[in-house]
Order: sequence, then structure tokens, then C-alpha cells
Amino acid sequence: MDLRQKLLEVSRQFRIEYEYLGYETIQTGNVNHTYKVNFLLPEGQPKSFLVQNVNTFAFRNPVGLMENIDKVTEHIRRKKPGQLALHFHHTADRKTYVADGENFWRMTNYVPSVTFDNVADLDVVRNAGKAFGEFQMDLSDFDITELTETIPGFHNTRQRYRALRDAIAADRVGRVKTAAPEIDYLLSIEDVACSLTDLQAAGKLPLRVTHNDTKINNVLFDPKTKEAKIVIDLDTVMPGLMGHDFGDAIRFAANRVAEDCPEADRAGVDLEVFRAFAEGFLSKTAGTMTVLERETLPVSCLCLTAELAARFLTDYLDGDRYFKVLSADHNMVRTRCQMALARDMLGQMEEMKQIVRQCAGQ
Ligand code: GN1
Ligand code: MG
Repeated sequence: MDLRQKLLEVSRQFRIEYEYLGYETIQTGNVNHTYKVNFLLPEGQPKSFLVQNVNTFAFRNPVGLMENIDKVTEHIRRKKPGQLALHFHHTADRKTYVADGENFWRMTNYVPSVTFDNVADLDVVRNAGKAFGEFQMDLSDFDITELTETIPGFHNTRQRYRALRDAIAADRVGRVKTAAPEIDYLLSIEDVACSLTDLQAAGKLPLRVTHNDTKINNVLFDPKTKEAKIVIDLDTVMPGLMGHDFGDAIRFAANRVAEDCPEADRAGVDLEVFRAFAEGFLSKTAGTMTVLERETLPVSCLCLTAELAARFLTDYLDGDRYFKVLSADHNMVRTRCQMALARDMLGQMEEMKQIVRQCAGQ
């Protein structure tokens, strides 16, 4: 069946009976497939919904994932009634998904908004920092044991390095010979890259409910006020560390280039963007943070960057089974860009530390 017809069928299962106009593909997101599905209300106005096909190769327990999202959004709704929230539609038998054997579909309200991939406007960055900080604080009283780990060991960098070693040993598609410098570099920084994971394993950092995928394009903004409207993509909301959310956000937003820029030597941390995000994030979280949490924020940026480089490289060596790719070397291009960013972060660590201290009022 073609996609146009499939999306109509799925929408009907979510009990949307309006006249169908068609769909648009939303390109953002490296794992799930997202579509804006358009209808016409009886009064003649257009009405859209977001339909996603959840990647069940990445998310092995999509039902558990939907339960997590239900609990988390319900918790925030109770605390902040009236605040804009993601609403997942239900089927006639009260499920928030349609599983047709092959695909796992879900549907939410469409929130008119803008997103940013790269940001020149520091107010936008600061507001994103506030939004992710506030998201964490909204969930600070949520019982961690209620959550399923949707991807076990998601930010366990040691585990990510083990997967990289396994991929090198297996060499499934014969690409190891083309990746020697990247393999060497990533293995050479393994210990510093795993420092956050090691502190976690030693019980030195508190487990919190974290978002775990804090790319700035996971915040929807009001196009006029530039205020953050809502944090989206709750698939990886799980127990995690403060540094996971801070580090991943910086990795993405403060990089001078896109995460898959083919000119890797242009990658690096823009310290002004770093400062703006840190200001926003710490304005919400500084009062709750332990000293070690705060002190490890700068290195967490390096950890998350090296971890993602290892994940991209693993997927490249495995034959591109996890991330969506636009070309045969896409995962390699991403690896090189993240590696260059990691190298730059190592060089700017002292500056990043100083900025965090300033933002925390130290
Ligand atoms: C994936 O699908 P998306 O774009 O939200 C990935 C993140 C990576 C990111 C890199 C579940 O996020 O961990 O940081 O790509 N999500 C998952 O762009 O693996
Ligand atoms: Mg995501």
C-alpha cells in the first residue's frame, strides 16, 4: 500500500474522520519517520496531525515507550494544568498506537511553531536551555522506578565503546579498512569519553529523570516571541544524569556547523552559544545540582560528543542499520564531524569550566 493511503488508514484508526488532503514528510529526526497529515474540517479550515512510524529496531519495546510518555506527560499536566502539552490520540480500543505487524504508528496534535537546527540568536539558545532545565525540574519528583528503559544503556558510554569494538571485530560489511584513523582516534580518547559513565557507575552522580535527546530542534518555539513552547521527542525520557541533557544539547546547538557537516575541520564549540545555553539551563537547575554534577557539565559535552561519534561509527561499520542515512558515507561524515568537535572541546575545556562557574554564580 502506498504511504498516502497508509497514513489515511492509520488516521482513521485514530478516529480522525475529516476529509483527507494528504501528507508532508518532516525531515527532522534520525531515527523515527514523521509525517504531517492534513485534513479539512467540515467548516472548511485545514487541520493537521503528526503521525510517526516508530523505529522498532531502535526501540525494541515501543509499548513500554508509550507507557513512559503517558506517565511523564500526565505528571507534567497535573503539575501545570493548562500548559500546552503533547496529546497522543487513542484508537477505538483505547490504545495510543496502531501496530500493524510491520510498523508501529502513533499520532499527536500538531503544534504550529518553529524549530531551529543551528542558532544565531542567543535568546533562542538561552530559552532552549531554560526549557530543558525546566523539563528536568518538572520531573524531579517523578518516581524513577516507574519508567521503562526504552533503550538499555542509552548513555552508557562504556557500553557504546564495547559495541564499537564488536562492530570492528565483526566487520559485517568490510568497512573497517576504510575507518582506521577514526577508530584509532576514538579509542585513544576512550577513558576521558567514559568519565561521566564511570562516575555514574561509582555512584557519585545522582540519577534523575532526564530527556536524553536534547537537540535544540526538540524544542518548539513561538515564531514571534522566540519563547520555548514545549519540549518534544519524549522517546528516551529515562533515568539519566544531568550531564547527559546538558552535554547532548551543547554537542548539537553549540557546534559551529551541522552535526553532519562534511567539512569536519569547521566543527567546534562556539563559546557564546555555550554560555547562552548554560545560562538558561543553570537558571533552572543550579539550585538542585550537586557540586560534582555542576563540575562535570563541561566534560559531559565531550562525553556525549565522543559517545555519538562512536555510535555513528558503529552504525557505519554495521552497514547503516540504526540511523537514517542519505548517502553511503553519511554515518562516516557524521563520525568525523563529531570527532572534530570532541577534539575542539578537549582544547576549550578550561574556558567551558570557567563559563559554567560564572553562570552558576561561583
Ligand atoms: C537520534 O532521532 P533523533 O534525531 O531524535 C538519536 C540521538 C542522537 C541523534 C543524533 C533514539 O535522535 O541519540 O543524538 O539522533 N536518538 C536515538 O542526531 O537513538
Ligand atoms: Mg529523538
